[in-house]
Amino acid sequence: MASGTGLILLAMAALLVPAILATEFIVGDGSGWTIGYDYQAWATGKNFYVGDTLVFNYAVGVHNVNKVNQTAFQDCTIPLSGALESGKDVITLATPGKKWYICGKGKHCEVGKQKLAITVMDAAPAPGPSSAPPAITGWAAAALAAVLLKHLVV
Ligand SMILES: *[C@@H]1O[C@H](CO)[C@@H](O)[C@H](O)[C@H]1NC(C)=O
Ligand SMILES: [Cu+2]
Repeated sequence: MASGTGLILLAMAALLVPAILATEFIVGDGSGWTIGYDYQAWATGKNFYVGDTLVFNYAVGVHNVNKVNQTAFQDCTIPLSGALESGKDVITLATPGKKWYICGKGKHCEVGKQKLAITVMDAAPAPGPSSAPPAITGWAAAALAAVLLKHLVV
């Protein structure tokens, strides 16, 4: 049946697409990067993978973005250099592990809680020019076999 095949293909796509496409996260969604916003609540329930990107949106000069270590995150210690300040800073999550970001303007980190901590997870290798496409294994292979069989039989 055509609708059955469609469902199986849809299920396969749902399985395979997230492994291939990177996700772009707009930090704070419509609120952007600002004071008085709960970035830990924003991050809760989201899965960050290597290759995904964070976008920090804010008015130029009002805020900035500093990547810091855990100690500096807790203490709101602002680095002397290396701040991103374009107003639309895009950070690619290149390695797995915990990442910490704070605003370096005024007391935005200390008082305004303008700070974000996330954990980046290892992603399945994405297909690139020199790498093989991800192998289709397990029940995805079984589903593919089922689809092929249906086409051959019907
Ligand atoms: C964290 O960063 C601060 C400021 O950049 C630095 O002085 C400190 O040594 C770092 N701590 C660790 C544990 O790397
Ligand atoms: Cu700020």
